[in-house]
Amino acid sequence: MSGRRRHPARPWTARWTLTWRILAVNILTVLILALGVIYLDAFRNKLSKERIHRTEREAQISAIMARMLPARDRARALAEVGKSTGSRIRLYGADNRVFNNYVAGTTGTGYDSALSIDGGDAGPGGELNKHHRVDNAVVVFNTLVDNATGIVIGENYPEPPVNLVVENNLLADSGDVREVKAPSGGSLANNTVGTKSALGLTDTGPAWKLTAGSPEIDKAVGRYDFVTTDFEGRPRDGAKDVGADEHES
Ligand SMILES: [Ca+2]
Repeated sequence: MSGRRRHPARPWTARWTLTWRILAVNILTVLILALGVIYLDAFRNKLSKERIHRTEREAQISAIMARMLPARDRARALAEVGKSTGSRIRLYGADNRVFNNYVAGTTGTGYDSALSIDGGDAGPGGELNKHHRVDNAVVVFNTLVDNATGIVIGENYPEPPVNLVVENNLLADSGDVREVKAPSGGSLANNTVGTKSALGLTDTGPAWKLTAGSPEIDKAVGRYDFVTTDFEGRPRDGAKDVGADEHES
């Protein structure tokens, strides 16, 4: 009488049918991909925070430097800092006021436009690593000189700015006010576009400024009570001039 023969232990691979093995490989692939996405997302958040921190530090260093310099040297020093870092303005988020800025000599386009009021891919209060839609921004009394672009609206992400005011800006040899996506509500008025000579600007060294004959003197519209000085701290009494500079008569 012969007893039942014991089978030798089969390797684990033989215990899994082909179907299960294929399924396992596929699940593993998806799992690795998911972990990769989570890792990249965390990495991107960290990068965003570091960039915000670096920008804050640059602003603080510039502020300290400006405070220590005599008033007559401030504009020139800040202009040099701006040129060396290729600084330009790109705007996201709610309730920003952008005024009295002087942007000169930038060569970038697209994301690096001189003054980009960008589209958004998230609403107000959205995820930190997204580009929050520009809501209620007031962009006034800025001067752009010799830039490859001017003021560009809604260029990169799908949601156009909401309730946007762009007024009293001076664009000298700096493109135009270009609406890639038209903002929803607000006002785009009284921005002057022209050549430096047509706008009556003269090169004072640190910046191009209005001359006595400039057609931009006293031509600003609206009240804008929060704009009490020009970009060099000179008071803006009476009728305001278009752009960042208030001409001293
Ligand atoms: Ca004036």
